[in-house]
Amino acid sequence: MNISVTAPRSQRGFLRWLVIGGFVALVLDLVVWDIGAGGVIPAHVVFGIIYLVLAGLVTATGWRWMPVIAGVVTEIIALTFITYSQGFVPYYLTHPYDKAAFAMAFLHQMLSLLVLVAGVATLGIAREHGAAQRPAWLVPGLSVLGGIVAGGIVISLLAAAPPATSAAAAPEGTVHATLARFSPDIVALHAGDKLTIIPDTGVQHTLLNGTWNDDHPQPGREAGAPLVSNVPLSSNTITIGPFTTPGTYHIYCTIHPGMVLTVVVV
Ligand SMILES: [Cu+2]
Repeated sequence: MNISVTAPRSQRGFLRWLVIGGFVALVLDLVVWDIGAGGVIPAHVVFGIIYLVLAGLVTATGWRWMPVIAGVVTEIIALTFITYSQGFVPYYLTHPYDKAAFAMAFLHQMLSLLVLVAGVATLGIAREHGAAQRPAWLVPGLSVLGGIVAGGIVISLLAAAPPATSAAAAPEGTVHATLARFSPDIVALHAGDKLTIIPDTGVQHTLLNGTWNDDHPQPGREAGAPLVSNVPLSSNTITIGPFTTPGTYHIYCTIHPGMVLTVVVV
C-alpha cells in the first residue's frame, strides 16, 4: 500500500484547477469591467484571449512547468495593467469612489496573484514527486493567499455597493469628472444654482448638452437648459449655469461613451 504518493498528485491537480479557475475569474472580471465601462476596452480583449489560451494550455498539457509559466505571464500582464494603462489603473486603484472600476481593477490584481502563487505552488509539489509529505509551506501559504483573495473580494464587493443616494453626495452642486465618468453621475440643484465640475485627472473631456444612447451620442439641449457647447474640461474646474428652470437636464462627454451627467433642478 502506498497511499502517500497519490496525495501530492491530487494536491497538484487541485492547484492546476485553481490556476484554471483563476483564469476564468479573470476573464469574467474583464467582461464585468467592460460592461461597467459601457464599452469594450481593446486591451481587455487581448488579455482575455491570452488568459483563455493559457487556461487551455494548462488544461490540455500535462507539462509541469505550464502552470508556472501561465502564472508568471499573468502577473506580468497585471503589472503591465498598472504601468501601461495611461494612468487609468493606478487611478482606479487609488480612487475607490469610482467604485465599480476600483473593484474590477483591485480584483484583477488579486486574481493574478492567485494564479501566480497557485502556478508556482504546483511546481513545489511536482518537485516532491514520490515524497510522502506535502511541502511544509503549502497549507499556511495557500491559507494566507486565500485570505488575501477573500479579503480582496469582500473589499471589492463593499466598494461596488451603490451609494445610498447619489444626489445627496453632492449637496453643493459639485461633481467630479473621473477618467471616463461623472462621479456622482446625478446631481441636484436649486433653481438659480450653478453646477461645478472638478476634473480629477488631466484626461480631456468635451461637454455638450445631450446624452449617450448606448454607444450613440445624442446631442440635444432641453428647454431651459444652459447652453453647454463643446466645453473643454481637462485640468481646471469649470462652472456651468446658472440652471434657472426646474427640470431634468443632461450633459454628456463627447469623447467617452456613457459619460453622462443628469442634473435635477428643483
Ligand atoms: Cu470624457
